[in-house]
Amino acid sequence: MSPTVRIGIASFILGAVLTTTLLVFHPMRPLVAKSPVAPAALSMKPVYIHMDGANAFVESIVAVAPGEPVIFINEDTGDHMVDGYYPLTGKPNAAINSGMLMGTTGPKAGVHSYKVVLTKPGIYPYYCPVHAILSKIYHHSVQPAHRPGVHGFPGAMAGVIIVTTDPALIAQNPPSSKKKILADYFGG
Ligand SMILES: [Cu+2]
Repeated sequence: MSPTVRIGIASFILGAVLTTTLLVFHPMRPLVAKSPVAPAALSMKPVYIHMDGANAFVESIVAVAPGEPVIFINEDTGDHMVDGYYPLTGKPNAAINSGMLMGTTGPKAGVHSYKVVLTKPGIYPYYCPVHAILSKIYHHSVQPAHRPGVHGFPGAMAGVIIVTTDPALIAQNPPSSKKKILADYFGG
Protein backbone atom coordinates (compact mmCIF):
# COMPACT_ATOMS: atom_id res chain seq x y z
CA MET A 1 0.00 0.00 0.00
CA SER A 2 1.47 3.30 -1.03
CA PRO A 3 1.83 6.07 1.52
CA THR A 4 -0.67 8.16 -0.47
CA VAL A 5 -3.30 5.42 -0.29
CA ARG A 6 -2.55 4.91 3.42
CA ILE A 7 -3.01 8.64 4.10
CA GLY A 8 -6.21 8.55 2.07
CA ILE A 9 -7.63 5.67 4.14
CA ALA A 10 -6.54 7.36 7.39
CA SER A 11 -8.19 10.62 6.31
CA PHE A 12 -11.38 8.74 5.42
CA ILE A 13 -11.47 7.01 8.81
CA LEU A 14 -10.75 10.27 10.66
CA GLY A 15 -13.45 12.04 8.65
CA ALA A 16 -15.96 9.31 9.44
CA VAL A 17 -15.11 9.44 13.15
CA LEU A 18 -15.39 13.24 13.22
CA THR A 19 -18.70 13.19 11.35
CA THR A 20 -20.11 10.56 13.69
CA THR A 21 -18.86 12.48 16.74
CA LEU A 22 -20.43 15.70 15.48
CA LEU A 23 -23.70 13.97 14.71
CA VAL A 24 -23.87 12.25 18.07
CA PHE A 25 -22.68 15.08 20.26
CA HIS A 26 -23.94 18.07 18.34
CA PRO A 27 -25.55 20.34 20.94
CA MET A 28 -28.65 20.87 18.82
CA ARG A 29 -29.27 17.20 18.33
CA PRO A 30 -30.79 15.24 21.18
CA LEU A 31 -28.91 12.04 21.93
CA VAL A 32 -32.11 10.10 22.28
CA ALA A 33 -35.09 10.90 20.15
CA LYS A 34 -37.81 12.18 22.44
CA SER A 35 -41.03 10.24 22.19
CA PRO A 36 -44.21 12.30 22.35
CA VAL A 37 -45.24 12.97 25.94
CA ALA A 38 -47.29 9.95 26.92
CA PRO A 39 -50.62 10.85 28.49
CA ALA A 40 -50.71 10.04 32.17
CA ALA A 41 -51.74 6.48 32.80
CA LEU A 42 -55.35 7.34 33.49
CA SER A 43 -58.11 4.79 33.43
CA MET A 44 -60.97 5.30 31.03
CA LYS A 45 -63.16 2.75 32.77
CA PRO A 46 -66.42 4.24 34.00
CA VAL A 47 -66.68 5.50 37.53
CA TYR A 48 -69.99 4.55 39.15
CA ILE A 49 -72.06 6.57 41.59
CA HIS A 50 -74.89 4.67 43.28
CA MET A 51 -78.18 5.92 44.63
CA ASP A 52 -79.59 3.74 47.38
CA GLY A 53 -82.76 3.51 49.42
CA ALA A 54 -81.50 6.06 51.93
CA ASN A 55 -81.71 8.82 49.28
CA ALA A 56 -77.99 9.39 49.11
CA PHE A 57 -75.28 9.39 46.47
CA VAL A 58 -73.11 6.66 47.97
CA GLU A 59 -69.89 7.93 46.32
CA SER A 60 -70.61 11.62 46.76
CA ILE A 61 -67.12 12.77 45.74
CA VAL A 62 -65.33 11.15 42.82
CA ALA A 63 -62.52 12.20 40.51
CA VAL A 64 -62.27 11.22 36.84
CA ALA A 65 -59.99 11.93 33.92
CA PRO A 66 -61.30 14.25 31.20
CA GLY A 67 -63.59 12.14 29.01
CA GLU A 68 -63.85 9.31 31.51
CA PRO A 69 -67.52 8.32 31.85
CA VAL A 70 -69.37 8.75 35.13
CA ILE A 71 -72.40 6.48 35.42
CA PHE A 72 -75.10 7.07 38.02
CA ILE A 73 -76.86 3.86 39.00
CA ASN A 74 -80.26 4.08 40.66
CA GLU A 75 -80.47 1.12 43.03
CA ASP A 76 -83.39 2.66 44.90
CA THR A 77 -87.00 1.77 44.17
CA GLY A 78 -87.69 5.53 44.27
CA ASP A 79 -86.94 8.05 41.53
CA HIS A 80 -84.01 10.46 41.63
CA MET A 81 -82.51 13.23 39.53
CA VAL A 82 -78.96 14.37 38.95
CA ASP A 83 -78.75 18.09 38.21
CA GLY A 84 -75.50 20.06 37.93
CA TYR A 85 -75.36 23.59 39.34
CA TYR A 86 -72.96 26.50 39.72
CA PRO A 87 -72.43 27.13 43.44
CA LEU A 88 -71.63 30.84 42.97
CA THR A 89 -74.90 31.60 41.19
CA GLY A 90 -77.21 28.66 41.85
CA LYS A 91 -77.81 28.40 38.10
CA PRO A 92 -78.12 24.96 36.52
CA ASN A 93 -75.10 23.48 34.79
CA ALA A 94 -76.56 21.80 31.73
CA ALA A 95 -73.50 19.52 31.46
CA ILE A 96 -75.12 17.34 34.15
CA ASN A 97 -78.83 16.83 33.64
CA SER A 98 -80.29 13.36 34.04
CA GLY A 99 -83.98 14.14 33.88
CA MET A 100 -86.05 11.83 36.07
CA LEU A 101 -84.07 8.68 36.77
CA MET A 102 -86.65 6.03 37.50
CA GLY A 103 -86.39 3.66 40.43
CA THR A 104 -85.18 0.09 40.09
CA THR A 105 -86.61 -2.89 41.93
CA GLY A 106 -83.57 -5.12 41.45
CA PRO A 107 -80.81 -6.10 39.05
CA LYS A 108 -83.14 -8.31 37.01
CA ALA A 109 -85.62 -5.48 36.48
CA GLY A 110 -83.12 -3.51 34.39
CA VAL A 111 -81.18 -0.93 36.32
CA HIS A 112 -81.88 2.69 35.45
CA SER A 113 -78.73 4.69 34.95
CA TYR A 114 -77.46 8.03 33.69
CA LYS A 115 -74.09 8.45 31.99
CA VAL A 116 -72.26 11.76 31.85
CA VAL A 117 -68.94 12.49 30.12
CA LEU A 118 -67.13 15.68 31.12
CA THR A 119 -64.14 16.65 29.00
CA LYS A 120 -63.03 19.89 30.70
CA PRO A 121 -61.06 19.72 33.96
CA GLY A 122 -63.02 21.32 36.75
CA ILE A 123 -65.23 20.84 39.79
CA TYR A 124 -68.80 19.85 38.98
CA PRO A 125 -71.28 19.91 41.88
CA TYR A 126 -74.68 18.28 41.42
CA TYR A 127 -77.72 17.45 43.53
CA CYS A 128 -81.01 15.57 43.41
CA PRO A 129 -83.77 18.21 43.48
CA VAL A 130 -86.28 15.56 44.58
CA HIS A 131 -84.44 15.07 47.88
CA ALA A 132 -82.30 18.20 48.28
CA ILE A 133 -82.58 21.95 47.78
CA LEU A 134 -80.04 24.60 46.91
CA SER A 135 -79.93 26.81 49.97
CA LYS A 136 -78.76 30.44 49.67
CA ILE A 137 -75.65 31.14 51.69
CA TYR A 138 -74.08 34.44 50.60
CA HIS A 139 -75.12 36.91 47.94
CA HIS A 140 -76.07 34.55 45.08
CA SER A 141 -74.05 31.56 46.33
CA VAL A 142 -75.78 28.34 47.21
CA GLN A 143 -75.03 25.03 48.85
CA PRO A 144 -77.05 21.82 48.83
CA ALA A 145 -79.20 21.13 51.86
CA HIS A 146 -81.62 18.39 52.92
CA ARG A 147 -85.06 18.95 51.44
CA PRO A 148 -87.43 19.34 54.40
CA GLY A 149 -89.99 16.55 54.59
CA VAL A 150 -88.06 13.84 52.75
CA HIS A 151 -86.83 10.80 54.62
CA GLY A 152 -83.58 8.88 54.44
CA PHE A 153 -80.04 10.21 54.54
CA PRO A 154 -79.99 13.19 56.93
CA GLY A 155 -77.58 15.17 54.75
CA ALA A 156 -78.24 16.70 51.35
CA MET A 157 -78.54 14.28 48.44
CA ALA A 158 -75.72 15.91 46.51
CA GLY A 159 -72.19 15.32 45.33
CA VAL A 160 -69.21 16.55 43.36
CA ILE A 161 -67.39 15.22 40.32
CA ILE A 162 -63.81 16.40 39.98
CA VAL A 163 -62.42 16.20 36.44
CA THR A 164 -58.65 16.12 36.65
CA THR A 165 -55.51 14.84 34.97
CA ASP A 166 -54.00 14.06 38.38
CA PRO A 167 -54.00 10.26 38.92
CA ALA A 168 -53.40 10.80 42.65
CA LEU A 169 -56.88 12.30 42.98
CA ILE A 170 -58.49 9.56 40.91
CA ALA A 171 -56.78 6.94 43.09
CA GLN A 172 -58.77 8.24 46.07
CA ASN A 173 -62.13 7.13 44.65
CA PRO A 174 -63.96 4.73 46.97
CA PRO A 175 -63.69 1.04 45.94
CA SER A 176 -67.46 0.82 45.30
CA SER A 177 -67.09 3.37 42.48
CA LYS A 178 -65.44 0.62 40.41
CA LYS A 179 -68.49 -1.68 40.60
CA LYS A 180 -71.54 -1.18 38.43
CA ILE A 181 -73.91 -2.94 40.79
CA LEU A 182 -73.66 -3.08 44.58
CA ALA A 183 -75.52 -6.31 45.23
CA ASP A 184 -76.81 -5.35 48.68
CA TYR A 185 -77.97 -1.82 47.86
CA PHE A 186 -81.31 -2.45 46.15
CA GLY A 187 -84.40 -1.43 48.04
CA GLY A 188 -85.82 1.65 49.62
CU1 LIG B 1 -83.11 11.81 45.06
